[in-house]
Amino acid sequence: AFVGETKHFQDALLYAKRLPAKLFIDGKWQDAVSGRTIAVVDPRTEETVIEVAEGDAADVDKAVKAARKAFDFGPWPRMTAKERGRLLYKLADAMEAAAEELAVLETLDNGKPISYSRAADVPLSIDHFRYYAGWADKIHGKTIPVDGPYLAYTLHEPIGVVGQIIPWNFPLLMAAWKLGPALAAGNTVVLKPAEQTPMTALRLAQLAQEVGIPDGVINIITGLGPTAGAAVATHKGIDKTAFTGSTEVGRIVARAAAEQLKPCTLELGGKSPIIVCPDVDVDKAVADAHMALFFNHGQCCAAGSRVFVHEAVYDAFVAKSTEAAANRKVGDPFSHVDQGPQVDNEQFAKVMSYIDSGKRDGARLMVGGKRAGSRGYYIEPTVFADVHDHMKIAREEIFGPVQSIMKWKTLDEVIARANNTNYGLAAGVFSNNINTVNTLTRALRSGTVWVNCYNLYDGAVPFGGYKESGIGREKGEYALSNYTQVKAVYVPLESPAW
Ligand code: TXE
Repeated sequence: AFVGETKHFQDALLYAKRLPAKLFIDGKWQDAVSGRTIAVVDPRTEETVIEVAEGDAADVDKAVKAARKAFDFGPWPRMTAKERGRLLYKLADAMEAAAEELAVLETLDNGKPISYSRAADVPLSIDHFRYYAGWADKIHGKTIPVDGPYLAYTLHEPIGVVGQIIPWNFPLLMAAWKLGPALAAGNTVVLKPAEQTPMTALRLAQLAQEVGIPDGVINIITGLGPTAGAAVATHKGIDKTAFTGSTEVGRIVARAAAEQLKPCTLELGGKSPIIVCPDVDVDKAVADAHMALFFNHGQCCAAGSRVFVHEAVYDAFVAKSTEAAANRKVGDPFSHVDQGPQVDNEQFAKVMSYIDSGKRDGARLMVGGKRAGSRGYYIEPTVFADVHDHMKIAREEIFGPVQSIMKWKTLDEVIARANNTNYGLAAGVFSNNINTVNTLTRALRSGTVWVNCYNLYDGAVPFGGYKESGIGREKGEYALSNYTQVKAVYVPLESPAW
């Protein structure tokens, strides 16, 4: 049954109203040059909660100048690496002290259950800053033996001013994934949060200032994609761009970077396969595949959105998956639910249109398929069985609570089908046979393979896409190479003259 609104909303509203709803440039909260604002809409009620500044190219230009000044003349890249790390640890501590507020803001902004914000988004974000705080004084080059009397070594230097554009599905965590490695390496940043979910980035900037991260190191420009986002992507004063979002916009950002021959990392969409083999514990595979798709209302780039189930266990798997979806509690994310509203009207409409296309294409609708409640962007947890590879719901990213289940017979066939996509972000393998597992983990063309589990995001482990799911890796040691460049130094080795 649908769960109605709760009173926790009042706390959320208080936190939202006291946010500095302006642009954060050079350590100062400023209105947009244009004076315009954007409404931040509560996805539960479709009503405006607050207005934030609508930055555009003029504001991005100010932010880039501030970040440039902070990089070229400020203390950030010049302080000892240990000191930079210490400030990032302090930021993580400040986030921990504000954890409940951050969780409540995230739920208000995005619509995800408060239990998710508390257990996943906020602690993972804190962890992420701690992880990269630890790296700050461990980023170093090599000494290299060379021919001739020379000492040759490398320095791993920050790139400079970094432009980062992030989406709305994990607003705080995406900010952490982007800022953590960039800051640890000594870069300065202009960050554009998604227009749907600017709140936690604003609070994060405030905390960063409170703990002493110098002015101009982090600049936050709230604004729309085609204006503020495009300005970040194309600004000549930005030395490197990083983007998470749709493949379509990823291409735009990459094109702008290519034009200026500057590095660009992309984390884009997915259509991740899960392969369920006949030898599994069906209940466990059903539970994991359910979570793989329905976590965060299907709004995960790595969502397990194509579930290939072996024919021997197919009927049982479909029946149990249907039951799991039917039991999923939908409603106000401030109460005890598994699923809140989709983030906005556009996403709601997009997901509903995919559900219609699944019905039209002849997939078997097992449960769901309709709007839930009468206001807010709620969608019933939906399961389609007998989905075929050519159907739109099997090819395109839905980004909603819609599970597609397909049947397979042979391992070669399922490998080919799983890889038959332009995406390559993640995959799941469910089998208890070591040889099957090893065969599949090697054969699948994706940046992550989860075996008998799904959706693990330890900060130390790299994440990113093969094929059109992206370029480069976030998280872990690997992400540091996105934010450093290598300088080779030769020094003659001569005997002292005296
Ligand atoms: O993404 P956009 P949207 C997928 C998912 C979703 C679809 C559309 O399938 O349904 O994308 O979502 C900024 N220049 N993902 O429209 O537009 C924008 O302001 C520069 C998967 O929200 O890509 C926001 O900050 N920037 C994904 C960010 O890009 C631009 C997460 C992402 O928005 C811009 C989100 C432009 N021209 C959506 N246009 C994932 N990989 O997790 C927009 N932006």
